[in-house]
Amino acid sequence: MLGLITAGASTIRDDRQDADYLDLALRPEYASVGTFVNSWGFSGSGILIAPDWVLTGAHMFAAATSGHFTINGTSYGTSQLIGHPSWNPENEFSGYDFGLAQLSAPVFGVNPATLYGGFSERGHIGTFVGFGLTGTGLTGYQILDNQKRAFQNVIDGDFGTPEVLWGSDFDNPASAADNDFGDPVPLNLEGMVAPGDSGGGVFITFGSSTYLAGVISFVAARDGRANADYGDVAGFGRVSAVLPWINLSIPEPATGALVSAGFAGLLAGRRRFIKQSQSRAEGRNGWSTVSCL
Ligand SMILES: [Ca+2]
Ligand SMILES: [Ca+2]
Repeated sequence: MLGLITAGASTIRDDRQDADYLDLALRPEYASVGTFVNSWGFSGSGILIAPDWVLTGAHMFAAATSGHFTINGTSYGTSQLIGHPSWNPENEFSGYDFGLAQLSAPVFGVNPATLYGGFSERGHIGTFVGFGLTGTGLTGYQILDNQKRAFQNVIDGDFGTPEVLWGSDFDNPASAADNDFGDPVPLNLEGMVAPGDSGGGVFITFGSSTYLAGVISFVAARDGRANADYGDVAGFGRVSAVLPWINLSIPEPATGALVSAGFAGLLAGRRRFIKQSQSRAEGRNGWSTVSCL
């Protein structure tokens, strides 16, 4: 029923300069995103969340016994890989595409991302950061250049499981017919996830603070080709939904403050899920192709 593609780097608007997306990715608040290549050879992205821990996608660990995380030109091996126990590779829409990789040595000189513990993502602008294939909304992904790109998209969709998984659509500046979620007008630096972006980060900013709110999981399409062109949609797991699991897995006191923030958010967010669940059936149908990146 559903085709699925896991994600790489990103596609961009055809009427914008690639340099603007490359520059956005260079901002210091996104410095925690690097590349993650598993021992089987599958290449994606990952986010440093503690000096020796990387958060990525569970599907990045498929067929792998170890991996390499590369950031700022330095590569680090792994000492263990922990996939989220609720991840189901047969159903990307069920969420939980999260994996933790412990590095064999700590990373110095890069600030780990701050994890988002709240439940106010919907309607906010997400900044998606990863490495992978690129192209435009007209062509879809077609170029592998291993560049770090960032694009922005409004977090305004879901796939029937908003408690664990959010979505954003690639709006077409020339046609509202490609609109899937929310408003049909694209952001200035709108874009879409592509193979290689898997395990990359979705960041949201409140005031002067930027948080890691999501991990990029897949691209889905209604037109039968999940090639990250206009009208395709991105799925990304909610970091706040798995904070307790992260904090149980990473025994470092640095994340302790985030635990309480996460629990507070969980309680506050429960009521909101009831309203959102009404749109589940509608959001679930119609995706002809889904691809883990
Ligand atoms: Ca959009
Ligand atoms: Ca839209």
